[in-house]
Order: sequence, then structure tokens, then C-alpha cells
Amino acid sequence: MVIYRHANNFRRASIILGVAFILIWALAAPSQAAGIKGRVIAQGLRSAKGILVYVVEAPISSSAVSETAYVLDQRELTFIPHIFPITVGSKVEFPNNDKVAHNVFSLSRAKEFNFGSYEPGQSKTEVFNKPGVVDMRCDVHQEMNAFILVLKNPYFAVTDKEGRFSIPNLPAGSYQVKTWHEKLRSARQKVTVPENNDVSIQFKPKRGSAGVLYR
Ligand SMILES: [Cu+2]
Repeated sequence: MVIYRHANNFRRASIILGVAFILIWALAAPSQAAGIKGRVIAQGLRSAKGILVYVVEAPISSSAVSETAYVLDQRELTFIPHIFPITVGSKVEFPNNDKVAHNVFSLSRAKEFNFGSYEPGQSKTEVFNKPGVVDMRCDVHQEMNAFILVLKNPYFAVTDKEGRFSIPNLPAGSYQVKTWHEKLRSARQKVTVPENNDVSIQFKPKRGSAGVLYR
């Protein structure tokens, strides 16, 4: 019995020691991830929320297709979210969670389609396999509008209401970073991301017509 208890104590002590070791190792290990963060000061916009900030070219490209089920919701005659960045090759679901029928379509070069009219409770899906801006409309409700932004890599973010954004986990290197918003001219900046530190940048895009995502 005594021996048995000793063995148990020993095992408990080993576990505690093991956990402590892992914690110390985790704290001491240098973080390899660096990112780009900062702020977009949008002149002439009511809110700085919902501005896309994206890395134009990055080592990881379309192979990084997200397995996330992207959902562009329809509620109260609104597409949610309004600005919707995804990576090339992603599938998007378009559930009609409204009380009326919608007819979602796009005439954009990056993706042209027309779901036709569909009832509340029904859903449609579409795969977006070409980079670019997809201007989403509803044939029944002219005020309904959203932008699906099909991006070449997963390094992008959308600003919060203060205009802040954060693009984490970038490999060290030099990148062209751009903004996109339907009512702003795109601003761009060249940014060098070091091995272990985040870089802070600021954009001040002016009002105007939006350009393309990629030339
Ligand atoms: Cu509609």
C-alpha cells in the first residue's frame, strides 16, 4: 500500500514538472510570427469600419483556400457583411434569412451569375475562382448591395469602426499593401516586415471611385 502511494506521488510530481517545463519553453521560445497592423483614416466617410486592407503579392497564394464555409447572409433587405473578403477558390453560401424572396446576381467580370428568385429559408452556393471585385446585387431590391472581394492570398483584414486592422502571421519580407473600399480611391504602401516584430502603418485614402484589386 505504501509503495503504491509513493508511485502515485511520483507520477503526479512528474506530470507537474512536465507541465511546468512546457510552460517555460512556450514563454521562452521566440515568436516567429510578425504582422502588419495599423489604421486607415478614411476622409469623408461616416465610419472607418469595413475597409479592406490586403497584401497584393505574398508567398502563399491561391493554394491557401480556406475550408471555412463562407456565408453571405440576407436579412432585412441587407447583405451581411457588406464588404466580404475571401480567398480564390472559396465557396460561399447565400442563405435567404429574410421574409421575402431575393434574386441575387452579379454582372462583375470576376464572377458573373444569377441565382434567380429564391424564397425565405432557401440557400444558394457559388465558388469564386477568379480574383477581383464581385459587385453583388438583388434584382428585386435595388438598395441591396455587397462586395465580395476575391483575394489571391490569406493576408488581409477588414477595419473596425476606429479604422484599425491587423494582418498577422506574415513571413518576413517586403510587401505591397493596399486598401479597398467602394467609396475610396485605393491607397498603397510598400512595407517591410521583419522576422519577429509587427510593423505599424497608416493609410489615408481619399474619396473617389474604387479601383481594381489587382492589375
Ligand atoms: Cu432582395
